[in-house]
Amino acid sequence: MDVFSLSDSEECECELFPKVVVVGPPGVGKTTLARRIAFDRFNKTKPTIGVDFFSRTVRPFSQQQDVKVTVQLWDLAGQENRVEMMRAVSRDLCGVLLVYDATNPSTVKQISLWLKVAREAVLREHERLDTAQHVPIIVVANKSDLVDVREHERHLAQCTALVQAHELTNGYLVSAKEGDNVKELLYDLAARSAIAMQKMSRARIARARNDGPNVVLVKRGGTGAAQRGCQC
Ligand SMILES: Nc1nc2c(ncn2[C@@H]2O[C@H](COP(=O)(O)OP(=O)(O)OP(=O)(O)O)[C@@H](O)[C@H]2O)c(=O)[nH]1
Ligand SMILES: [Mg+2]
Repeated sequence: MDVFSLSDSEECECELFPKVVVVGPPGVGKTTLARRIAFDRFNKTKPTIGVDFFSRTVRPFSQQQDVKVTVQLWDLAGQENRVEMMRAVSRDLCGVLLVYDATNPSTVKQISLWLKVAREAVLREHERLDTAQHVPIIVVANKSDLVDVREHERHLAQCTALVQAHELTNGYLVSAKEGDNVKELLYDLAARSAIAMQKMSRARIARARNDGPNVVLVKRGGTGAAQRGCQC
């Protein structure tokens, strides 16, 4: 996917490790999706306790920008206290996957609760750097394999409506079980979260420069006090 580019790629590190949280109500398929992204496999899962961790390396940019992106997926338990869990993992957050079950309308309603805590976490982490607007928040309607093909358009429209209503970055209808649309989601997420990470790193460096001590450089061999051998 070549639609995105990193700025000044020649200066950019050749590997980036953006941190992404995978959140949503219990049983919607977060762990199954994270496993599908990481290993391109379907395995049976148990309800997550606390947090699980997965990663996947891809090259989402053009060949001119041959940058490896290792997406770190932090897969949160849907059952546990979402505010506490989000607080625990929000450090360096560069992306959010908000997952619901396309076959279960009650999980769509719960998405706004998860979105609220996810947005708070992004703001907490990025407010001082003014980089929150670069962090992708992508909504995922999972279990499309259980949806009648004739109903796919309606589910896509629902997902798009969520993106618009909540001003999200993008939305996908996927099947973590069959793998449908997961590659598209992964490349989009990798590119956007890598850009967010690069913006965050640069803003941190710029801040550190601005906040750093004022050092006055004295040129050796110049005129004035230094040349006259001042010992100060
Ligand atoms: N048919 C189908 N089943 C799925 C899909 N994704 C997940 N499942 C099933 O849904 C159930 C819950 O999946 P998990 O991945 O454990 O759900 P979770 O969101 O991680 O749940 P918690 O960890 O409890 O928050 C499991 O039985 C999965 O096999 C999918 O795309 N299609
Ligand atoms: Mg899970």
